Amino acid sequence: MNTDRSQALLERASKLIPGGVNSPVRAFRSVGGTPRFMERGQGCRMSDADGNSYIDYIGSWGPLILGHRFPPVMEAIAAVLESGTSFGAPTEREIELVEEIRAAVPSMEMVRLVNSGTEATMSALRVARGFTGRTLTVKFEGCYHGHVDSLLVKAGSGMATLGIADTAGVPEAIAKTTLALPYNSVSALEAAFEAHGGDIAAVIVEPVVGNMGCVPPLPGYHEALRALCTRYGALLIFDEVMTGFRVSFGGAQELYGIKPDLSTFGKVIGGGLPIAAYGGRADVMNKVAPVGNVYQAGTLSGNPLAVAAGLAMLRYLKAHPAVYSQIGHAAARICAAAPQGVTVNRVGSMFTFFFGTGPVTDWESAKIADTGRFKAFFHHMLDRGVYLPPSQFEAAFVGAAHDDAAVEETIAAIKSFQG
Ligand code: HOZ
Repeated sequence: MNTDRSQALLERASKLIPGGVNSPVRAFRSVGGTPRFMERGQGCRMSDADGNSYIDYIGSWGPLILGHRFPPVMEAIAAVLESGTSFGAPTEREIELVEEIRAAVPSMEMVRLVNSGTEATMSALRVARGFTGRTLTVKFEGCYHGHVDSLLVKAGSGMATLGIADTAGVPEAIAKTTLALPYNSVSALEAAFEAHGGDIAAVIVEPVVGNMGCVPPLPGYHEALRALCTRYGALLIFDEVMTGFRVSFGGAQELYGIKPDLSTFGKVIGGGLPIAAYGGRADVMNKVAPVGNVYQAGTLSGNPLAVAAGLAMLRYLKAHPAVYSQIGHAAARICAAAPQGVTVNRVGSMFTFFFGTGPVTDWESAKIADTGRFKAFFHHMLDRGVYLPPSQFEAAFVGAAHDDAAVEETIAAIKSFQG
C-alpha cells in the first residue's frame, strides 16, 4: 500500500503540530507506521491522501453511527448554511435538540450544550462540587473522561496507549482531589466511601468503558454504584459521551436501567460536528449560571451547524430503532470471526479484541494484553483496507452503513491473520 503522500503530510504537519496530529492516538505511535491523512468519507468507507480506501471502524471515534456523509445530516447542515453559522445568541433548534435528548434520556431533566466531551465532564464535575459543597471525585482506572485536569489520573485512551501514567502539567493539589479505583470492584468503592464518604462530591464512570478498549460492567455493578452514591449523598455521573445514543437510543442508562444524577453526552449527539451536553437532575442543574452560582459558558455553545447535524441524527435514530439491532448483529458477526487467543468484549456495536485469553474486566486485566500481537493484527487489517483504532486500548465502532459486503470483507481479512 503506497503511503507516500500521507508520509509527506506527516512530515510537514510535524513541523508545526505536535506529533503532526491534533489528538494523540491518531498518530499511530503505539502501532508504528504512517498515520493516514484522510480526504473523503462515504458510508462506511473512507479514502486517504494516497487514494487508499478503508472500511472505517472508528467512525470519527464514535459519532458516525450512520456513516460518513449521511444524507439527512448533510441536508440539515446545508440548510443552516443559508441562515448563518453562529450567532452567540440562543436559537430555537437548541431547544429542539435538548427536547430530543430529554425525551430519549429521562434523567436529563435539564441540559446545557457545550462543544466537547471534555467540556461536558469538566462542567458536570464543577456542578457536582457546587451542589454538594464537597471536593473529591471518584473515577475508575482506565476510564477516560476527556483531558480535564483532575480526570487525567490513571486515565485510559491516549494516556493508556502512550503509557503516560500521570500527565505533567496537573498540579498535585488538583490530582489529589481524585480517587482512582479499579473498575468493576464494588468493594473498592465501598472502602473509598467508608474512608472519605462525607468528602466525595461525585462518582464519574464510563458505564461501558470504551477507553481501555471495550469493557462492560459486571452484573450488578451499576446498581451498587447507584446505591452507594445515594447512601453517601454523592452524585453519580454517567459519562455517556461514547455510549449515549450508541449502545441503545437511551444510552447505557437505558440499557442497564440506572438513573444517574448527571450525565454527559457527545459524539453521536453532534452527528459528526463538535457538540456535547451535560445535564441531569433539575435541582442540580439549577445551580448553573445564570440561575445559580456555578459558572460555565462558551462562545460557540449551541452552534447552529452542530445543533442541526445532531438534531437530524437523533431524529433519524428515533424513527429507525432497528438500527441498533442491525449494528449489534453486524458487530457480533465480526466478533465471531476473532482469531484464536483473543478475548472479545462487545456491547452492541462497540467491541475490542484483547490479545490475551483471560477475561478483561478492568485496567489490570486490560493492560496485560499482548500489544505486540495487537500491532501485527492492526497492520494486517490496515493493509487489507480495514481501519481499526490504532491502539489496543480503544473500542471499535460498527455503524449502520457497514453493509454485508463490508462485514464479509472484514471477516475475510480477520480470518487471513496468522499472527
Ligand atoms: N480520545 C478519543 C479516543 N477515545 C479520540 C482520539 C483521537 O481523536 O485521536
